[in-house]
Amino acid sequence: MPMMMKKLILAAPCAIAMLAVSPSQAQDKPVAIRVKNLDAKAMEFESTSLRVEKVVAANSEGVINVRALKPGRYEFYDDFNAKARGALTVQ
Ligand SMILES: [Cu+2]
Repeated sequence: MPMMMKKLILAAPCAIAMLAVSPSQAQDKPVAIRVKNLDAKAMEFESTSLRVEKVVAANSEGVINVRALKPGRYEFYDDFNAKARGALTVQ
């Protein structure tokens, strides 16, 4: 992982995920999204626009690397629980 890579923290409890992000950074460089699954069952972080899909075990976390992103809104969801969704906004 390059040093330049910006780390994003993503908390995804059952309902809605929150991103603590410096959105402007995502434009210039690849980003690593850290997904914390606080639930007692596995989740799958998935996003068509981000082109990612990753299973995160119960009470565990995973890191998802994405390319530098153009400004816009990138929706994501838990493929195992359609109600859990959120979006990353890149400005
Ligand atoms: Cu999937």
